[in-house]
Amino acid sequence: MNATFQSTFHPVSAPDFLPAPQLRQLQMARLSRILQHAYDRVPLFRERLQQRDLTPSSIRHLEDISRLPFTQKSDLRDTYPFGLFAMDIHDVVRLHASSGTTGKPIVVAYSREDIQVWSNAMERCFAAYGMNANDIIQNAYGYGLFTGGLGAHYGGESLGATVIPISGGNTERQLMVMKDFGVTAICCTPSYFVHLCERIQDLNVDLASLPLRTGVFGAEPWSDAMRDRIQEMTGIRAYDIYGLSEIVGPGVACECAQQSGLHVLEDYFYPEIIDPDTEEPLPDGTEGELVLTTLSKFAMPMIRYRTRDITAIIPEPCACGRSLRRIRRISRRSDDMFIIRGVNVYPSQIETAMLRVEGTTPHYQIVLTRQHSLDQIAVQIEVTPQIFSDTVKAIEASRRRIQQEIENLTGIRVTVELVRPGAVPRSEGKAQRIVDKRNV
Ligand code: DLL
Repeated sequence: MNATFQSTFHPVSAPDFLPAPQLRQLQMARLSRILQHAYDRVPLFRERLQQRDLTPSSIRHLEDISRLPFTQKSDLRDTYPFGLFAMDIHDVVRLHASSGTTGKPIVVAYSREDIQVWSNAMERCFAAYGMNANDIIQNAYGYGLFTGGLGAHYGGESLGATVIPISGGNTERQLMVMKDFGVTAICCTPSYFVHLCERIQDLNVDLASLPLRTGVFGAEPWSDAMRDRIQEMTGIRAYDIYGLSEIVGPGVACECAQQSGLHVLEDYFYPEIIDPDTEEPLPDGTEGELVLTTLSKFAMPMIRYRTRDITAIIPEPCACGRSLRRIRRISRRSDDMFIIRGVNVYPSQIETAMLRVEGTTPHYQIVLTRQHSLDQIAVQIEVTPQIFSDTVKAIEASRRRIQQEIENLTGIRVTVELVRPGAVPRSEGKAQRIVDKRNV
């Protein structure tokens, strides 16, 4: 089926506005095709279907997808490196890999068409942020095995914009390029952008005097509170972008000008929300684990991939007019939750609570330790130089307020340590929010 719509108005975004019945039809046609492809070429998938007495033709309606088995990260690990490929390696034009916390990385593959699909998805995300061919994009996502750099790069070129492939790191050079090349949009992790902004302030450069107006931030959870801080501090519009290597990389879902949830590029990626414990599908509006099926990826199709990312499908249509359904911004993963004295806590809750107090910065680290078989949690939070040079009494008052905010939101009492500006280690990519010292 040909999904390219000829429109003189804005061809790149046309699939975003397909009437829902047409979109569902397109998804079903693509689902049938990808299931057959995976069944024919991926032994693990075929065996799992056979065990359930299913064939691709058993799936006649989109809702039937819930009869299919899940795919998990462990499946990629167990079949490392190429076991889930559905194409001969010679037809694969690109490999990326994502390193986990333990052991071997997972490897993902793209055919030539898959790269086109990915570039188109990223291009449509950029267009949804209001970017166009006149933009000059500083692409500070890491280039290499990480999907961020090349994903944004191809999307930017596809849009016709000017892409600067600066990759992550070398903050001084980033700032020079931003100033001298007239950068209008920047792509990087939100934590790295905050770091860049602080360096800009140190150098007494006024960001508002630069043409930068769009930030494309993702690859790690960040809160609305952090968005507000960034927008206030810089005057740019800060947009969320979501994706994961197993599905394609960045470009699975993006915000639009409304900044109210992320539109899933549903013509390419089919979303479901399940209860992570019972594995049953959940209705729209209910929070659960996001499960994604790639509808147009042929080198390595992913059927019902369990992302471990927690979100909900927003039932209401978006004011922007896109028919693509939205998910709430992903604030956490089911596996970055930690349990302290019986209470479930997520780093994002701590971030939201601490940013309610003036003088805090979005640089923080949560340190878990164990004393006499009791878990302890300390949160190290950087404060602004003004707070840090306050009287001991004033610093202590801020510390208590933060502690109280965190207790109000999470229900647990944590030890808050206010640390000097620059004390929390910076990352050029994803920030490390939790340091777990309990097993060492
Ligand atoms: O992080 C791809 C990416 C690159 C996305 C650049 C956006 C921008 P992975 O390294 O495989 O791929 O990590 C994927 O990161 O399952 C989420 O847990 C988390 N993540 C990605 N984007 C967001 C986001 C890339 N916008 C994992 N908000 C995912 C929250 C995010 N978490």
